[in-house]
Amino acid sequence: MPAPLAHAATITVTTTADELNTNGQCSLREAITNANANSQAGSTDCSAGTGNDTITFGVSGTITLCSTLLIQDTAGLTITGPEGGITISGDNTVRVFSMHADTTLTLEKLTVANGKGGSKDGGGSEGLPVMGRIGVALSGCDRERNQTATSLHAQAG
Ligand SMILES: [Ca+2]
Ligand SMILES: [Ca+2]
Repeated sequence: MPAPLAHAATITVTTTADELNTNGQCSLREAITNANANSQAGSTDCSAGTGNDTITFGVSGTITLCSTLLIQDTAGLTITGPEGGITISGDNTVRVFSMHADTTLTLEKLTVANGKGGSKDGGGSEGLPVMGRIGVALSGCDRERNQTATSLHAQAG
């Protein structure tokens, strides 16, 4: 009996902020978390993932990450940038993507910049230390959380 076709969702990112808050805006991090989990585990701001998902963008510009994005769904994931392109920056501090060994990541119309670790960013298939939940990687995101909670007043970096 053939395996049922894996359905796939399209999840649209609506903010260039790197955040994990339920704030009505779908961040790339939330979208990836939903795609990984095939649910809305990342945030209800984004559509739920289902199978081999595609992430698209309703925004363009640069997303500056505060921690590495973990790609863990063995169903695969495609990230397709908008017409104007989008840049995902590790800010010379973090790797941009970290991949589970059995995962396929396809990037289109998307620039990966300033990732720590250089050429392996974006295409690496190195083993990822086992992590139960994406949330454990977010300790560096307090600045973004605060920013949202205090309605965007400027903070020293
Ligand atoms: Ca959000
Ligand atoms: Ca998925």
